[in-house]
Amino acid sequence: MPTKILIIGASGQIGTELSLKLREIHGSDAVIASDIREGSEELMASGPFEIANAMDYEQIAGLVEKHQIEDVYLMAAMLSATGEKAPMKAWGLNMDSLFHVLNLAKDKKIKRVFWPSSIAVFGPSTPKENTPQTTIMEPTTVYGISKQTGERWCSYYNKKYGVDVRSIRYPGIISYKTLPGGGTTDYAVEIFHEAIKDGKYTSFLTASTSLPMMFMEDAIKATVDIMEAPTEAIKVRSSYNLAAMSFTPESLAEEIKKYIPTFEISYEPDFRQDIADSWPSSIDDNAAREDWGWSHNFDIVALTEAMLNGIKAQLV
Ligand code: AKB
Repeated sequence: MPTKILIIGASGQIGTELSLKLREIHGSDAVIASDIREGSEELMASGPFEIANAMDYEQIAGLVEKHQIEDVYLMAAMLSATGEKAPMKAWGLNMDSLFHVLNLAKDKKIKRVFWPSSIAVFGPSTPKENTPQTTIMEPTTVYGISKQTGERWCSYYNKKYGVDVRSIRYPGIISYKTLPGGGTTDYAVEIFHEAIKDGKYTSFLTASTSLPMMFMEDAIKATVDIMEAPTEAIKVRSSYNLAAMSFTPESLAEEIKKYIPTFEISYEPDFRQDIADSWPSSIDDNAAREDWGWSHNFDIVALTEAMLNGIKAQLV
């Protein structure tokens, strides 16, 4: 029997591609995609979909019972930039949904939980280069505070109740199938769409802002790999650092110019600059590489080619 999986937040940037991949691995019917709104045509056509609110325990517990769910991937969250505009709403969504899922696992209604954390758990007092797995964490955004708090609760539920919860700290995720919503790293997705459409882009971060980034295919691979690893391999039960590449808006623009020589970038930093300045420039992810064999495939060169080809293919 394939593992029965529920994805909460399946219509979002990562949820969409994660649902498609897990359906490829476990079979369409084994993976129930759910979200508060319908997803892309491709997602909706690929298997069962349920409308559900991640903040409503009864709805989530009802889906778990109805579909005999074993593993839950909780992908619903309000990200860094949007969270600053609605702090209490972000806190409510990010924390309530996590407690619902952790409590379902504690009560043995599900077996395992995947919950993503983020580089947003780090803050201005964190070492900026090669940020270690364990270090000072004083996040300044409500999103970062919710992710750091969530990490502590994951670790607590694992120690206290034996909950098998697994987590990674995603860097900025770059993809072309579904747009990201409300993050500080979103410029690295917008830039590709605008380069193809208009041949120019105005970045909301300065030319030299270096941030950790990852192509979607690698992020999905990491998510699948950590969930497929044997329980005893997962030694960190808060969340694992994860890295692939770091770049600045300027260096990404240089890569794009190799394909679109007339491409022009300008800079108009806004409130997201402060958020980006508080985050690491690069990440040490040795713990993930050693404990469960993480490795990435995409660097900035492969990423640029994949993004431009992917967006162009969608336009024809
Ligand atoms: C954001 O920018 O808020 C997210 C993240 C790094 O978690 N992409």
